[in-house]
Parts: sequence; C-alpha cells; structure tokens
Amino acid sequence: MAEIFTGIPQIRYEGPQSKNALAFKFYDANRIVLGKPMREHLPFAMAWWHNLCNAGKDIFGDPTADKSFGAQKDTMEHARAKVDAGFEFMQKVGIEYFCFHDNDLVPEADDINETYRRLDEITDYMLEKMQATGIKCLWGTANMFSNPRFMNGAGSSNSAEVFCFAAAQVKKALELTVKLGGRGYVFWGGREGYETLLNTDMKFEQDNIARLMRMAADYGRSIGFAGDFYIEPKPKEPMKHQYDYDAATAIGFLRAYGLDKDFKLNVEANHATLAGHTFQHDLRVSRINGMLGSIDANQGDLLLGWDTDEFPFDVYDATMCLYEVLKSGGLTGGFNFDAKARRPSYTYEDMFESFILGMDTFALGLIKAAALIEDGRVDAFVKERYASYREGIGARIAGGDATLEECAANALALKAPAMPGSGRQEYLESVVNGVLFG
Ligand code: XLS
Ligand code: CA
Ligand code: CA
Repeated sequence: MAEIFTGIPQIRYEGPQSKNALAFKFYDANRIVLGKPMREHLPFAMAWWHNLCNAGKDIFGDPTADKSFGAQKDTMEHARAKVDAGFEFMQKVGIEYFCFHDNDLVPEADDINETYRRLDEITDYMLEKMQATGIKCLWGTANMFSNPRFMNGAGSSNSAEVFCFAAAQVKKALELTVKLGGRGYVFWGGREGYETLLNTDMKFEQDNIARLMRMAADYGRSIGFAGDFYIEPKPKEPMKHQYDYDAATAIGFLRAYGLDKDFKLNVEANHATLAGHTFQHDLRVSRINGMLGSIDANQGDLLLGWDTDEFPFDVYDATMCLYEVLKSGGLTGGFNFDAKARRPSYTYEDMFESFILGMDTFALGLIKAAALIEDGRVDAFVKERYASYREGIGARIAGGDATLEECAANALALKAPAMPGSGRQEYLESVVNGVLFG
C-alpha cells in the first residue's frame, strides 16, 4: 500500500526550543509525570469524522481540503483509503486510539441491510490494521442526526418507525464497537431536543430516549460490552434546545431513569462553553458525581455562538482540565480530538500541525496541573476556607447531626457572625500564573 502523507516524517519530541513545525515541543510520550508516563495519562484519540471525512465544507462554502486520499469519494474504495490514511496518520503522529460514527466509516446505502454489509467489510479491514499496528478504538457511536429521517430526533422522534431505525443503528454500532474492542460507546443527542414546545411532548420524548438507552445498555451487556456508555452533553445546535443540556442536566436524567450504573459522561469543551459554563465547570460537575468518563478535547471561540470544534490551544483551560482529571484519578475513556483544522488550513501538513498543537497543549496542561497539585497552595487554601466545618457546630452540620433549632440557637448566641474570610481570588490566580510561567 502506497504512503499517503509523503514527505511527512514520524513526529517526534524535540523539546520547547525546537522550531521544527513537525515536532512536539511538550508532548514527550515516555516522560514520567506523577509516577506515570504521559502516554498513559493522555490516551489521545483521532476523530474519524473530522480528520478523515471533513474537507472544510461549511454552510457558506465548498470544501477546501482534499480528503479523497486518491479514491473516488463515497465508494467502498474511498472507505478503505480512509482506513489506510487514518492508520498511517495515527502511526506518524503517535496516537493510540480512534473514535468513529458508523457513517464515518462507509457511505450509507438506501437499504440498511447493505449498510450493515459495508460496515462488516470495512471493520474487518480495520481490525487487520489494528492488529498490525496496536492502535485501538476509544469509542464508537451511531450518527443519528445527518439522515433526514432523524429531523425530529432519534430516540425522541415522533415516529416509531424512526425510533426503530435508530435502534437498528445503535445495535449495529454497538456490535462494531465490541468487535473493535472499544473502551466506550457514546450517545450524543444531536437532534434529541426540539425546535418549538408547541409541537413537543417533552416528557414522552425524554422517556423514549431513556428507553432507547436502556435497550442499548441491556443489549450491550448481553454481547459482552464491558465498557462505559457515555452521554455527551450539548445545549443546542443543531436543535434550538437539546435535552442533554450540560453535565448537571445529563446526570439528573441518568439518575431519574436509573441509567447511572451503566453511563458516565463524555465532556466536550466546546459544548460546555456553549452551555454558558467553563470547560472546567462541566468537568468538575462530572467528577464530583463520579461520572467523569471521557473527554472531547477541543475549544470554541467565545466570540462565536456556535460549535467551532477548534484544536485546543488554551493552556489555562487544558491545565484546569487536567487538574480535574488528576483529581478524578484519570479517565476510563480518553482525550478525543473532536476538532478540525480551520477551513483555510487545508493541507496534509495542517492535519499534522493541528494534532501537534492539541497534543502539546494537553501535555502542557498535564505538566502544569501536576505542578499545581504538587505546589499545594490552591488545595491548601480551599481546605482552609471550610475549616469552620471541622469543629463545633460546623462539624455537627457537616456530619449531618445538627438540627435547624440547634443552628439557630448557635446564631442567637453569637449575635452576629464573623466575616467569612477573603476569597483571595486574585492571589490564587497569581499562584496559577506563577506555576504556569515561573
Ligand atoms: C457534535 C458532537 C459529535 C459527537 C459524536 O457536536 O461533538 O461529534 O462527539 O456524535
Ligand atoms: Ca463531541
Ligand atoms: Ca462539538
């Protein structure tokens, strides 16, 4: 098989002083951080859809990049060429995982039976490549938002026939995920929401989404899927409102329907910011609820109101992300670059330089988050801030022993409380800067 990315070498670590655009400055796979090599802290994944399928088309313009990889588009020959390109790319950039939607792998046929056949054929070929390279599957999913049949959602569709087609896709995508040894299976509720409440039975739609997820969990376990299912929250786009709005909403949903034993969250940075939160906020909400499973590593643009899926560049955000991940004891999933090069960055070199940027940004995030934890001042400050709950009435409140009357009597005896202590936000921000740039 001919080399596709000719002229692009194996990407290696050369250190922060390197001016080589095709080298890592910070991602050093074997460097030990907090007792573990970087590659184990950072199981990076390539998103099949952005890297191998997306050619820069947007609602105003045609593709700018050539992602044909020498084959005629939308054929099985092209599907195989994408596999060849994908594995060559992952090997050269040194990442060990990929994520996929069913429809990223093969062109969808008019008859679902033929689509199934194509999926079987292509995953046989992928398995050969996986065995030859050691590259693994992070997670799989079903695209239940592109085909017009899903205009009103998949699990939440008003049509029972469409619900069945969604079920058929989930069933097959789960089987493929098991076949490829995937660590997880994702539900991103792309059109699981509404355009107007005037035509929507919200309760019925949410009940049905939960039914589809329950069926998937039961079927997955019956065919030996031992990994985590994930909900990937997103507040809007393509729908005006999506039910898995943010981490807190998704966790409430999973608990309400008894799905929280099988599901965790796949938190995407750009979706958290679309929901009006920081990336760290949704990671924290997931972590403190024991639900932080996997991460879609990208970033948005705060000046744009939509999902731009940019490669991560913001080292502050990456540091705070890794702070949450380290505090969580790592991920059962990984860091999927659900990100695309900007439309004017259309060359093969841009594909590699994008991943170098993303991997270096997260490597920096890891190094700096570890340093922040080892520095200890932020954690010590937070601990001290709640010190009043470690003795006296505070300890009784925190232990769940105090009554309302007892707390009120305490207040009356005090007459007025002492000032609660400075939050010292500016001091803490300067500690972070000191750790980042000191
Ligand atoms: C779109 C989502 C999607 C999911 C997988 O906004 O990020 O790509 O990650 O369906
Ligand atoms: Ca995503
Ligand atoms: Ca996104």
